[in-house]
Amino acid sequence: MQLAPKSFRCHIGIYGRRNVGKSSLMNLVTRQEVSIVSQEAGTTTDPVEKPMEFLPLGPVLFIDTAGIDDSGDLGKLRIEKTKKIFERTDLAVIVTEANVFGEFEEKLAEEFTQRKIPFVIVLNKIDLYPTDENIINRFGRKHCVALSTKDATSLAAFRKAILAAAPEELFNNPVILRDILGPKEIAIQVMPIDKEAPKGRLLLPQVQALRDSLDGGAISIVVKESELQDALNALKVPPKLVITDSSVFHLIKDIVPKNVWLTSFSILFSRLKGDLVSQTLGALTLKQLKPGDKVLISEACSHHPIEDDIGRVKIPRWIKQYVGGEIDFTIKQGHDFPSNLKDYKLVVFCGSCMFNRREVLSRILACHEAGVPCTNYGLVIAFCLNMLERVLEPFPEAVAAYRAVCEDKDM
Ligand SMILES: Nc1nc2c(ncn2[C@@H]2O[C@H](COP(=O)(O)OP(=O)(O)OP(=O)(O)O)[C@@H](O)[C@H]2O)c(=O)[nH]1
Ligand code: SF4
Ligand SMILES: [Mg+2]
Repeated sequence: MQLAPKSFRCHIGIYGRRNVGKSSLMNLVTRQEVSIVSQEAGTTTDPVEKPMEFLPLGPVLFIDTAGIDDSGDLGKLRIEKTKKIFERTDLAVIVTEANVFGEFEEKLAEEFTQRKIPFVIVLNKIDLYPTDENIINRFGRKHCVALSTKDATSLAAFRKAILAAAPEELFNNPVILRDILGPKEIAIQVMPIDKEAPKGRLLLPQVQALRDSLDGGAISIVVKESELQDALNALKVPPKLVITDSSVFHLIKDIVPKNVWLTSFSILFSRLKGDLVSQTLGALTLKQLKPGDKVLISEACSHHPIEDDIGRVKIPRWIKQYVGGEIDFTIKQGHDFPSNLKDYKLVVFCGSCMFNRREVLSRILACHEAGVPCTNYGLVIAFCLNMLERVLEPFPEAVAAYRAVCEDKDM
């Protein structure tokens, strides 16, 4: 399976003096013993790379480096190697002990500022040392996080700091479908005109997907679900992709040939605005949902609900049918997002077309921090219809995550 190539991944370099906990941070983030950790200064001698999916940035490459304060002839060579990594760093992490910001840290901060590389300062070992508030005041709370790599809950704080410090372009993915639909390739876009469709216009995710397809020089054919079979019959070659409103997955899943990718606007938007991998894993937790559990439905806009509303009627109906009993649903709209997330067993987001990605990601991180899985409309419907793997086919990272969980649990 072809996952995101190394060059497309955001490169995050971990820098600092020897023994401050750079490799411990790398291992905390990757949840693996990727780098050797020891109390001996100078343990890491060569850069250690680890590609992974990292919320909130998606596919990233973490690079652990040798201490920037190394000494001796060999030490100088190691420092040169570390400095080479500056050239391919998109986001830098300066690790230091919580009460230290000396000559080496100053030089690193200066270097990154000059190179216009955004950076986060990790004030590590707060279990041993008091945090120097002067450092936080100087660089701003946005750029600093005080933690201990010995404490697994530190990961949430680290993710938050990365989200706050990373510039928009690092986590904003402006491509809706151009990376999966090349020039001259054909997509059929299915747009139901039902009670939910606004009068005389299309929904924003539909318009944006169409525009992205035009920008990429692809060929898009737009039909209602009732004309899908006619469109397929009229084509000399099968389309590469069918994109539909997920509320009609059940009506078209058997019409779309198996060799044609099938996905939904809300799944494209989970990738664009949120985090498709973690929201896919969230959908899989529907397996554990029981009658009586609480589920939060979170819609980014405050549209006026209609009779057969997706968030109030259709999604609750799919979930209740799947679980085989009543579920306690709460609906929140717009910027109203509850703080008592721990009360819920699952949070279901809409396509969030009205939000920017930073806002959606901060909600996803809030769910992670509370230990509550989250997912999105299209993924829930596909899961309930037993077609989740199929609708993920265009997105290798999400399929890989899905398969890893299914193999692990023998689902
Ligand atoms: N108490 C405490 N010890 C820590 C923490 N983080 C790391 N350490 C310890 O600090 C020592 C150095 O950690 P490493 O992760 O190897 O540090 P490093 O910066 O990679 O060091 P070099 O590879 O030598 O440059 C090890 O003994 C770790 O167990 C922390 O948050 N608290
Ligand atoms: S913000 Fe959500 S509910 Fe509102 S139109 Fe966009 S996807 Fe639909
Ligand atoms: Mg190390």
